[in-house]
Amino acid sequence: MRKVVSLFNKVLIANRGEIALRIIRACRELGLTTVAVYSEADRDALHVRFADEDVCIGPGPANQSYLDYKRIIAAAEVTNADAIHPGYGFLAENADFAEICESCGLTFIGPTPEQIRQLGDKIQAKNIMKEAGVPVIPGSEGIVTSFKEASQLANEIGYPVILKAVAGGGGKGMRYCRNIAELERGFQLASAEASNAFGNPDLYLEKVVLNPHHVEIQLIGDSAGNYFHFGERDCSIQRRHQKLIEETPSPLMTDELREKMGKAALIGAKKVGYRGVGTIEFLVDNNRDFYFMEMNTRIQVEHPVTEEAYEVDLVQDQIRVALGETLGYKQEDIKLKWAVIECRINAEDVDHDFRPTPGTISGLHFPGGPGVRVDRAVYTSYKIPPFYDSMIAKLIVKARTRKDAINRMRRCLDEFIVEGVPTTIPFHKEIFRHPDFVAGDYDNTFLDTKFKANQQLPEEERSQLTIKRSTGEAIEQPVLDKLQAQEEMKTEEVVGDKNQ
Ligand code: MV4
Repeated sequence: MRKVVSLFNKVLIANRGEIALRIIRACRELGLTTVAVYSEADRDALHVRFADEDVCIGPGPANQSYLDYKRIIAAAEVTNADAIHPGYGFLAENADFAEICESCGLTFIGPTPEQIRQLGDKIQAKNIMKEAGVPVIPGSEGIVTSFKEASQLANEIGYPVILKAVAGGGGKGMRYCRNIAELERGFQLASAEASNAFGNPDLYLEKVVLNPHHVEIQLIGDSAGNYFHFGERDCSIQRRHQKLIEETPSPLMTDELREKMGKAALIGAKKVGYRGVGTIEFLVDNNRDFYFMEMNTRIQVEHPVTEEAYEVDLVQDQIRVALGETLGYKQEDIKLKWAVIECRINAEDVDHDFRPTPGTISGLHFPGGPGVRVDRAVYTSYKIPPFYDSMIAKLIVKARTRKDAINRMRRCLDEFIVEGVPTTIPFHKEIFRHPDFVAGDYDNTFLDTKFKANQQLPEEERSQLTIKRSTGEAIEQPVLDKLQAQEEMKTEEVVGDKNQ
């Protein structure tokens, strides 16, 4: 029999938690052998149990284990792995790491080091997109080198403007400026902040997009130059730049806009000859005008939203592309099939500024039933280590309509039991009762404005929604209260009758 030569047969997963499990599952179905790496804090982790082989790579702190590329490359060599999947976070968008993998003869499952580097530089990424004809936010061509230069530009494009750190991300080193005085002060503060946080004081300037939606397009490219997109995810529900809820379709989306944004995303990806799964983040304003913000060159936390909505396996496709396979999609056959919503469940104390709450999960029950997916790597008696992020599960539900998906999410949040550590589940329950969220009337300011204001009211004055049992139709709490009051009056009448 002819021996089938494959670019790789054994994949080392340079990650932990639910995404490590997700990748192991994809590898298994593709007939690939898996190697888990783990820190001393992760000895009892599920990714270690489910991988074919495993290697301990160091102590709990990530910089001595999951971020230490020397230990990871050594683990690959010891086990004869011939590919590395980085997952998300850790080394996933580290161009140097991707380069080191390639120079050690290991396939890095992701785009080329060059692509990671280009798109990781925010100004370069913006310039590439602009050249390709993708709309970008008006602002400086490159870095702004002085307050004077910034203020001249701000006068041209109009206030408010935003200063962003070239090396930044996650909102760090970002500053809103409503006038020249704020710009002068902002320039100094942002520059100092960027210098401290990233060792690079460089800033660029943009016009502020007011009340935007964060809408991102999922795409994939293969090495034969085929590109496809899988619509959008709306990730506008964020707290301090941490996403809490993601959904598709976006409440603001139209079929026409999806096609336009999808096309723009693919034009951008083609421009760099992108290979693998990627996401282009856009800001979308009230007029449904959209602007490129940045491109993520990794599989993202929220990828299951797209997998469920479009009935695809993005992690398998990502690995297939790395194996050199050609994608068999036709864009016109990639159809949105479900309304999908994801909640990120974190072990955090909502009442204490969302402080992470590592500790032992003493009791655990996951929601189930039709249309429910829970991606997680925690189990009963699992000890959440203090070294990593606090996300313990992703709850993903799908239904035919957004209304039904919201109804299903509420049912699942009620069913989801975590004992031993506080989680963000109660916070999610509140969001799914907020009339504006339920109406799809939200943007990236929702949590800090409308939601916060509502939560600060006394319990009985809060505007909250409940879902009517028979139809799933959303009706307002005050209406329910009236009905309830009428019921109580009836009862009193009856009671009164009896007593007379
Ligand atoms: C913006 C913006 C408005 N206008 N840029 C936040 C993180 C970083 N990736 C960019 N961010 C923003 N950039 C311009 N020109 C508003 C934000 C922003 C934001 C964007 C998406 C989702 C949530 C957000 C929360 C605060 C600020």
